Amino acid sequence: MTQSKNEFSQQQLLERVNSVKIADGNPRVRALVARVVTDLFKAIDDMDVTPDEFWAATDWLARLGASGQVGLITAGLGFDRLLDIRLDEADAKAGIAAGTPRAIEGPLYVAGAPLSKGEAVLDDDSTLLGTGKVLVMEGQVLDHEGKPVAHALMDVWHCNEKGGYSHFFPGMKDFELRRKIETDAQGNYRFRTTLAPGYAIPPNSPTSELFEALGRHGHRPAHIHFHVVAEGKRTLTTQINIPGDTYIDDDFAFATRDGLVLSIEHGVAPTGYESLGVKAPVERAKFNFVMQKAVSDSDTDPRTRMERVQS
Ligand code: MBD
Ligand code: FE
Repeated sequence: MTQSKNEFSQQQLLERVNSVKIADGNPRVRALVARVVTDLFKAIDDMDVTPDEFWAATDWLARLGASGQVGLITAGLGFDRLLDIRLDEADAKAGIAAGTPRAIEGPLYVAGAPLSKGEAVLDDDSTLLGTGKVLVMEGQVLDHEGKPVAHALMDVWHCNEKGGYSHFFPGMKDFELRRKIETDAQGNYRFRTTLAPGYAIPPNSPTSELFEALGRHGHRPAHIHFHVVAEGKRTLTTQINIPGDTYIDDDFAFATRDGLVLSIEHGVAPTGYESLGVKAPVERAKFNFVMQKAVSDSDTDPRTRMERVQS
């Protein structure tokens, strides 16, 4: 009996999918796709996935892509933190685990925030100004030996009282609650802003649909994002958390880290903060960022995660 070239068992189909080619292509992509397809074929068979389930999943993926929420799903399913854990493990192995812990960048960074020297007011154009407490955060950017890093460039971004990030949330101004601050000659930075609440995934969206089906919430505790760049230093992407948030140990994105929860002083006199437009007592947090020495060219790459891959 001759064997048909066009009738396949599952295994024969898989081998064909993973081997068919007309050119070399990209070996890394070939290997990764082969692995993922193999794992998915196996999952479909093991879990007895029905055609309706399969096509519902592809419909969901298409809607997810169209909604711009892929970065919420990667965070919520733990992939962003996984990548950080793997980098931490590599650091530990190389004996360079020190300094401010890294924390996930998240999907809501926007390039091009207004640059200022030494200090900035993040909430000056907030349409919601006055509804939240005013926070002054200040400190130094230091190197791994504790020396100040002058002229480090620090991107800072966070959400407003409604959990909205400018550029993504309707009605907010360009770069609202986003600034780039250059540290002064002593490595100092400071800024004023409205104390951020937490973030929640948008309701009635592909992301909320999945999280409801998983029986999970979509809340992040109050946090502020940082991306710090300095010559010869490893670019630092991190976040700080505001203490006391209900979700501080239950972040849907698994991004809270020890050592990144601020301690906040209440009712600090505004003296000395006049240039930040502070007139009444404020909440104040002091926090130093400690950068690692760069050991590779990739370490000093100033770009954020999507800037690195979108050429
Ligand atoms: C955020 O604000 C965020 O920081 C992450 C990681 C995911 C969703 C929303
Ligand atoms: Fe965030």
